[in-house]
Amino acid sequence: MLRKVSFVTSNVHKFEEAKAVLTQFDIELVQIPTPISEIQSDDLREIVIYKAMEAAKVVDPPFIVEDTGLYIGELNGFPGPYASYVYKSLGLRNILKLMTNISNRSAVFKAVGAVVYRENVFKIFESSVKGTIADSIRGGHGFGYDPIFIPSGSTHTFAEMVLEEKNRCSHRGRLFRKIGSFLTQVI
Ligand code: ITT
Repeated sequence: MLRKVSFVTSNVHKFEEAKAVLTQFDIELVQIPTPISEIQSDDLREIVIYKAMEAAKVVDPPFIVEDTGLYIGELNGFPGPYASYVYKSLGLRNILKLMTNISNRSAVFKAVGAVVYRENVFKIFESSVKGTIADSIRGGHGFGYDPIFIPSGSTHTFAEMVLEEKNRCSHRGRLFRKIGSFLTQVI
């Protein structure tokens, strides 16, 4: 039987990636684009738990909320959980400028998801992918930092991959595979 689960996110790209993964678990994902107020915190788990509590006021379980951070090693983990603000205010070109002459370009994408599967009952999942920051903006797929993030083991940025390829190795692909196998056990 097809199970229906909501994903509370304003970001249609995140939704499309998650939906493609959960389909493989016979789960139909529905986007709830209702804006949810977010707290500022250095800790993705804290942000996600708050998001889940806010979403629970307006959405019925089972539902998922997720938050992503990009951590650039040589910039002391910048922009971290402030990825959205930094993307909008600085943009990719200025981030690359900040990294001029930096040879260690290691970075990590981290995603944390909360699955609220019954009234007031939730479970947290985390995933990450290591990679490097490209020297230039490359590729037309994806969104956000995809044109400058090269996952380890690849020579392509996420934006040079189609959605299925990105999902195979991305923080979100990994996260939603964990969430998918959990959901098939509890709903
Ligand atoms: P919701 O909170 O409504 O889910 P959001 O876009 O604010 O949507 P996040 O806080 O999780 O989502 O992500 C912050 C930003 O990080 C996002 O706006 C993108 O610029 C970037 N980002 C997140 N996931 C990404 C990915 O897979 N590839 C590239 N950039 C990503």
